[in-house]
Amino acid sequence: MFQRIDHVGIACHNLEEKIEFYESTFGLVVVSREVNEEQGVREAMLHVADGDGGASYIQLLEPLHPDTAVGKYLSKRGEGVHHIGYGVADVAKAMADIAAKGVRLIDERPRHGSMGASIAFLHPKDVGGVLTELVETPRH
Ligand code: CMX
Ligand code: CO
Repeated sequence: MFQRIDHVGIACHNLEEKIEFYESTFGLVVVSREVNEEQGVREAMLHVADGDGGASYIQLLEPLHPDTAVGKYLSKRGEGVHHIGYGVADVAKAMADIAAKGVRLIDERPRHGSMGASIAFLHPKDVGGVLTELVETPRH
């Protein structure tokens, strides 16, 4: 079902500071910056590697408001790993297959994610405490 780890999402208070850290410490390069109002985030994707299943990234996430998924996470747990995003070929099919196994979907239908992707989240309480995202990248 999973083609690769598409990205690891990391919650932070200050996006510009964290971008500077990842660039200067690890030499990663920002390939996309977006504001996603629906997800309540200002974010950047930093390219890590290319593999047979596609590329992988670090997604840095700053909340737009305290009362958002990432804002609540920061106030409860502080900065750190927020979620894992797996690449899938067909997000709607993956959602149906996973829901059939009894894992709760947070999203009833795919949403808009970074760089034109279709995304959907699985509830962390059903995945051993790991917020899990399915990512279908657009076909070129
Ligand atoms: N990882 C693991 N557990 C998490 C979590 C996370 N990122 N976020 C919340 N939880 C846990 C909390 O610790 C809490 O557990 P306890 O009840 O044991 O304390 C429980 O889930 C409920 O947390 P909450 O703070 O009350 O938050 P909500 O229930 O309102 O929301 C969630 C939690 C997962 C449903 C919400 O964060 C969500 O819908 N996330 C999906 C969307 C998202 O994260 N968007 C930002 C990223 C966008 C992108 O990647 O493009
Ligand atoms: Co993500």
